[in-house]
Amino acid sequence: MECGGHPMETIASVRYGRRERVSLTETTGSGAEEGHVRIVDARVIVTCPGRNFVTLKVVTDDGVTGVGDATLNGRELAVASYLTAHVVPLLIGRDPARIEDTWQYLYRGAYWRRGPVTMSAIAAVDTALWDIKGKVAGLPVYQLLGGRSREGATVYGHANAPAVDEVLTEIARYVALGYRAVRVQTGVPGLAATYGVGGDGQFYEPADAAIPTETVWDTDAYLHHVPGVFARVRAEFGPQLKLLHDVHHRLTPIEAARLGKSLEPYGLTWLEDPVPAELQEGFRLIRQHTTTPIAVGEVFNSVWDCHQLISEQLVDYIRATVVHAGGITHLRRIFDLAALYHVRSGSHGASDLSPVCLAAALHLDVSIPNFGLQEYMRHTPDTDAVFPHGYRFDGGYLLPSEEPGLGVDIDEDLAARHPYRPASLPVNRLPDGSMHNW
Ligand code: CS2
Ligand code: MG
Repeated sequence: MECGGHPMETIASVRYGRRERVSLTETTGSGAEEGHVRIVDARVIVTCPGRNFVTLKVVTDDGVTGVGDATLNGRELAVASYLTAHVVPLLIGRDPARIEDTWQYLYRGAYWRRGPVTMSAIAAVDTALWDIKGKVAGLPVYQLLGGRSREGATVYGHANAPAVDEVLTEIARYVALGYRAVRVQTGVPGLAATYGVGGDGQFYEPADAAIPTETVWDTDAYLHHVPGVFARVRAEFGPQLKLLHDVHHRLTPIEAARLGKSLEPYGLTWLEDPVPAELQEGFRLIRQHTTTPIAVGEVFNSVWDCHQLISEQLVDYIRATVVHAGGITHLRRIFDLAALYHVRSGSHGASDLSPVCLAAALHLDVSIPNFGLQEYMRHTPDTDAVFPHGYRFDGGYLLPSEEPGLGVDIDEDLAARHPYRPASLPVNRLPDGSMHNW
């Protein structure tokens, strides 16, 4: 059976970590004049060194390669299939230097625009083409984005533990490592599990089962508990340390307003994803009642998801990131809009975004004028081995690689040793059994 002119087994084989080349004869090559460099190969690599990742590797006829992250937690194979069946055939024969045209070609040409799967697929191509352009120019990508606006990207780490006393120890560990900003998540008395609290403090992977784990959520217990946590943390660490908290989409606007108000004495740098953000004007209610800064956007896929939030200054940090918001090209557009409205960047950087995404995000972080903070959840040693990279942590900052391109790659042989494992994100229910937001 065929799909888009490609033998179906092509898609099937990608699923199990093996890779398949798309032969040149099936190209729909356009956009490359005679004698111009062309894309001759593009491979979709699915691997699971501790958790699943999807990576696109683009190869030009003069042997230059570029990589792009396409990982969508819990929906990885949807993007891998979209890329293999609907994007890779369109890339072969194209001029890799035409990044903007390729972006528009894949976005407008899809007819069905936006959404996490489409925009993650476009992001992977865009990121890989920026990597190639940097290598061809012999420059790190941040130089192509206007050069450095700062030496490094201030990052925040995840301090999490079931109890407050334990989380104080975790925060102290981050401070000792040189972190200037820490996100604080604890358990909630009476709840068996809650977002952001993993087994060992450092590594936390929520997609822990093929069928979603079901957890129970209680807003009242949470709203009652959180202010006390930050009272303890502020008392222990003083006013300097930047403190963040992720509500993870679980409140209504008025509940979020109440939480924001109750946290004002502790001077948080941001309160993240207080409510689901489909209803952008819902943030007006939060703004009316609290001055606690708001960060939102890790689930956003395009500027349209945050246009009203930014232009009405309903948020203070935009958390969109390279892999889910259409790549470097489109994320820069979002940050440029944000800069007009005093909104800063706060890109998502959880460990389900691969080192390829993190490397790309850092080139934007050090070059844009309105940088705020970069999330930095460390990847496991297995993941770091599959994705060799040149970025490094230094005294609370992440520094991008100085190598030409993005400064990251994928070891395909090592990746092939870690086949895909089905894994879904959890779901949340209220005590009465109603579905809620995880
Ligand atoms: C979280 C993420 O890091 C964060 O801010 O919201 O860990 C998120 O839960 C995962 O990326 C979902 O895959
Ligand atoms: Mg978050």
